[in-house]
Amino acid sequence: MGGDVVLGAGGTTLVDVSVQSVFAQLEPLLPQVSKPVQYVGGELNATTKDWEATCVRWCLMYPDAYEVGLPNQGVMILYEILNEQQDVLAERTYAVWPDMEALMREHDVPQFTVDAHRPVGDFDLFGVSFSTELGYTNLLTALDLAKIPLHAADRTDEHPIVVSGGHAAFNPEPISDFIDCAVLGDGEEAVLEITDIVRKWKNEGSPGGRREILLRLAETGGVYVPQLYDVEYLPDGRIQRVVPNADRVPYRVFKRTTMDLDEWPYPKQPLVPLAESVHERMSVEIFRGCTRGCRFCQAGMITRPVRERSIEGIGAMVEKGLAATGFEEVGLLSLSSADHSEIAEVTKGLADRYEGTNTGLSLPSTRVDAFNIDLANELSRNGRRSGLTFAPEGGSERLRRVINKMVSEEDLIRTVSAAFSNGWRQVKLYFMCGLPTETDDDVLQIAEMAKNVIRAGREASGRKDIRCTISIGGFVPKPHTPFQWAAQCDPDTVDSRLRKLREAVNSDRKLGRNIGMRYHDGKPSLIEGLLSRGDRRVGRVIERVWREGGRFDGWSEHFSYQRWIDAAGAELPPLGVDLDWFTTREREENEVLPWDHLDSGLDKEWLWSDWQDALDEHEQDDCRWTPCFDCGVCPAMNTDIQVGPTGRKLLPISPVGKGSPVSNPAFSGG
Ligand code: B12
Ligand code: SF4
Repeated sequence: MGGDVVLGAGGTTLVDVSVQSVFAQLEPLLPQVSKPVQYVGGELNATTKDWEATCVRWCLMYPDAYEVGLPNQGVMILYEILNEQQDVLAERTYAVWPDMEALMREHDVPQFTVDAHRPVGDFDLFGVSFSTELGYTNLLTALDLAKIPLHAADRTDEHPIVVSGGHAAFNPEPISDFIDCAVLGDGEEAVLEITDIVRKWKNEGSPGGRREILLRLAETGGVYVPQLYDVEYLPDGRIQRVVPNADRVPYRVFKRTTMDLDEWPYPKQPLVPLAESVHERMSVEIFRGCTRGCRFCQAGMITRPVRERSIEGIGAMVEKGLAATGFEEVGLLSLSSADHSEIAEVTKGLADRYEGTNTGLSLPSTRVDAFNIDLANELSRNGRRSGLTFAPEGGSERLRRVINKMVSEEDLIRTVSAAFSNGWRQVKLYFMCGLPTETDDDVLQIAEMAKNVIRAGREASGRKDIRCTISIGGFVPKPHTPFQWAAQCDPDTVDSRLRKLREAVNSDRKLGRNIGMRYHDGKPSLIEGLLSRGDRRVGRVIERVWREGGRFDGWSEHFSYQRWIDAAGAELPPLGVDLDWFTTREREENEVLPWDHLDSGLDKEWLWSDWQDALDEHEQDDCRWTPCFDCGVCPAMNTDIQVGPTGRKLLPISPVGKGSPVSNPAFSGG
């Protein structure tokens, strides 16, 4: 093995990989499938290494199509960190489309990596990143195509260790039959620690085989190995307890927190997609965590505390990333980017630095209360004012108190009026339907809000072509949030409220025609609810759905509600539970939840009291600006909030470019 080094497209260094590559089998299939370019690899900044020269080999997967998976920051970060280690190799794989899957089965081509087209089954570790539970069936396709037994219990020393990560790993119980481990929280340090443990074990000659390496990972307390825990149930179907079944294994598994983001300025060399993808821009994560305390938001709860990247750190990442990729847009990413303590300086500094170039800036959707017109102006300096995105989430003030998203309609109207008088013409508003305590009236108030936005916009701008789009998603109660005990709203109620909302929007033709409405029916949310708060018994449903053809469940054109209903109807009742039991049932305080042994740092008592506060319509402040309210995370995880301002400036680097206007001013949704 080894041999000649060849230079690939975009200067990527390729090593002679022919020994393990399945490309020769794959190539004849490519003209027969849609978007074949997604399977060829060789992107700018991709890495391939000599197999034999490395000791620990990771295959990383984002379990969705290449166009969604490639821009994923999590996978990109881990890929780069792992490949920086001399004796470690990391490659990527994505979900193959059904047309390719059929041909791979017909021609016996295994699931392969896009980097060196190596069979996924040959790697030591198979790390899969789940930002949504709807990717679970795609995991099963990949395992099956890779010839890795679907069930962890059937795997031998020959098979990779399947590790799940990403936000959904905070309740991996529904996929616990199919994974060997789950890592909760930040992956930067975790993947290196796992690599060290695997390297040491391999260097010792792999003593004790698969069971020993799983035990070694589990005993760190930071890697959850489901098969080393037994779940006992009560006669009524609830969980009695979850206990380790081996001596060396701790009762609770803790989440990982990367504390100093400036020490981890990844990705340094972002991947540039070969095919069209959902995000064709470079993203820089400007902080992690969020303590705003929106009670529906799992991401905010599980990523606490807030850790800001410094203004200089952001500036350096933007500079290096643009040079490494040639992208012309920079997304400043986080859960609520306008909340960075120095966002004004960051955006001004970057706008100054790239003035006169084609480089544009964007933020994902912004909180109404964190938005200000100066910030928006910096983001769109010299550019077109396209659209603004806000997420009030609840239609009525009462409901916004329940979810702790305290944005008053007055604030919203003031903000949009300022934007409309400064040249913006469109506003997009995100809402949820089916929130705890919600009534028809709460939802109908969305129509009023949208109409008031149009009225305010017309008045502020003196124009008629003002548009407001309302986008509504079904609410799904998530683990590790105050709403983890809540009953999920049934799809019929959600659908009927949305119908009434549409009628209310259209009741006034003059305003209604400037209001767009986008929503999905409530059915996919119910299935997401099953997968989010399910326990180990839900694994059978996932497997059955997959065997019946379930793939790409996050895509409406592939998702089949009936398939899930049928599978749940067949698999759950024999176990004494059903779909409603997992979704529309409210839990009691003392119920053992399937994820209670997985420690996000949040104190369960605090979560319960926050749930009670929600029902009483009481708000909770943000601990960034008010004293700590003891959610539990900082002492439990030995962490602390890290926010500025530092008072430092982003020095302009000149000259970056000249002449051409800023062409992409996107201040868009994310
Ligand atoms: C950019 C983005 C998108 C983009 C791009 C998706 C992509 N390819 O990455 C688009 C617009 C396509 C998108 C779509 C959706 N998104 Co989105 N998205 C985001 C956003 C803004 C940033 C994600 C990100 O890059 N984070 C930064 C990276 C570094 O974090 P990370 O991925 O979690 O990875 C770290 C760890 O989790 C861990 N890790 C991750 N994977 C693995 C794997 C292993 C093996 C290990 C050990 C560790 C590990 O290590 C990484 C480094 O520390 C987040 C909000 C946010 N700021 O997180 C929402 C977010 C992830 N999205 C969300 C949702 C709901 C969706 C959609 C389902 C929306 C919808 N209804 O259609 C879809 C799903 C798309 C899909 N099929 O996956 C939710 C997830 C909900 C949850 N679980 O709480 C989030 C948190 C937003 C929110 N507040 O609700 N999204
Ligand atoms: S422990 Fe206190 S400071 Fe830390 S995230 Fe929770 S409320 Fe904020």
